[in-house]
Amino acid sequence: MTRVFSGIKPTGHLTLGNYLGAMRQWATVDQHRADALFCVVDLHALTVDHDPARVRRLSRQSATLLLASGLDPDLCTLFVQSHVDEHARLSYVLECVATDGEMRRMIQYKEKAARERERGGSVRLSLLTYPVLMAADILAYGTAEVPVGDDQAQHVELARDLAVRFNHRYGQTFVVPKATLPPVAARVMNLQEPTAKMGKSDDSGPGIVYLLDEPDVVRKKIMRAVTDSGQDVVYDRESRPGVANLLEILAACSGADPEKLSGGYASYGALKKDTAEAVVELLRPVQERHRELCADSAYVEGVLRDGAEKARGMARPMVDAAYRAIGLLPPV
Ligand code: AQP
Repeated sequence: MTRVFSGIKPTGHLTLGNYLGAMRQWATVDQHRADALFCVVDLHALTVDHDPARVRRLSRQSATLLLASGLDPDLCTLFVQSHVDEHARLSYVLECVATDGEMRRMIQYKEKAARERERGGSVRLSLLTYPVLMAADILAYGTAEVPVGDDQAQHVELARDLAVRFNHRYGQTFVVPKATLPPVAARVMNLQEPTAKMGKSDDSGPGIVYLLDEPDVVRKKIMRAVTDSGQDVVYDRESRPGVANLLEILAACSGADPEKLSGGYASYGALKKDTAEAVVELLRPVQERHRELCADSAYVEGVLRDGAEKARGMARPMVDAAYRAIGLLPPV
């Protein structure tokens, strides 16, 4: 069975982008077709200025929302990254295979480092090396496929390069993974700034639909989405990014094609209204299940404990093999 791994960073409240770009695919497709592991990658949340209590809270909330979105512990393995030491163990070894030039070319690094500097902060070394830790997350499990939104495709490409390089230098050890993108909504854009990704740690609240937003808040955000000059509803990402984003969100909710949908609208208002209602309906069951799970924290804890134990058992042999291959003396 194909081994699939993917993760989510507890750097903010999860968004519609996380859901449409990743979580929904994990729950409806990946866990049914593959031997799938999903992880709250909390170590990655330490790469930018963070509040420890908030990271802990968001880690628990992210795990709960993953279950609320339909991940089933009988079908997949759900765990928290820092509960499995093998990720950090392997990351160091992969740092000895990666180059600093490769790290500095990563688009997310450039964007996030620039943002930290604009805020007057310093850039943590871990922000630079974050893609190596992500490669370790993937390679530790012999992962063949990594379902992600397209903002993460470059990082998966790096994991491929490191696997190939390691295997070439030190002998066949890692499976070479590839990214798989969802058919629609691979990149949901910010409603207020439709040329930028809807990112959970961005400051622009009104441009981001959070999974736990109340229905009226969702409606308000979508009705106030920035649209483009012009009146007619056409699907063109380049010249009409605001309208294209709404059409793609509606298409992702309804299973329709964004181009075809555009023909059915004479005004932006009607498109916004339908999109808002579609998103409210999409989120309703997730929010209901989330409420139920919040009342049963012992269940969520049990899932994470069992998940970590299972994940450890899978990762340890692979990481031990990598340690031996690269020249480290096995413990006696
Ligand atoms: N806007 C998006 N559209 C489609 N997919 C998205 N993903 C994130 N934002 C969008 C996908 O969600 C998964 C988990 O993302 P992550 O937690 O690893 O963080 P990220 O990719 O860096 O996304 P965020 O939400 O923007 O976090 P911050 O703001 O902290 O950087 C991934 O599969 C991602 O592709």
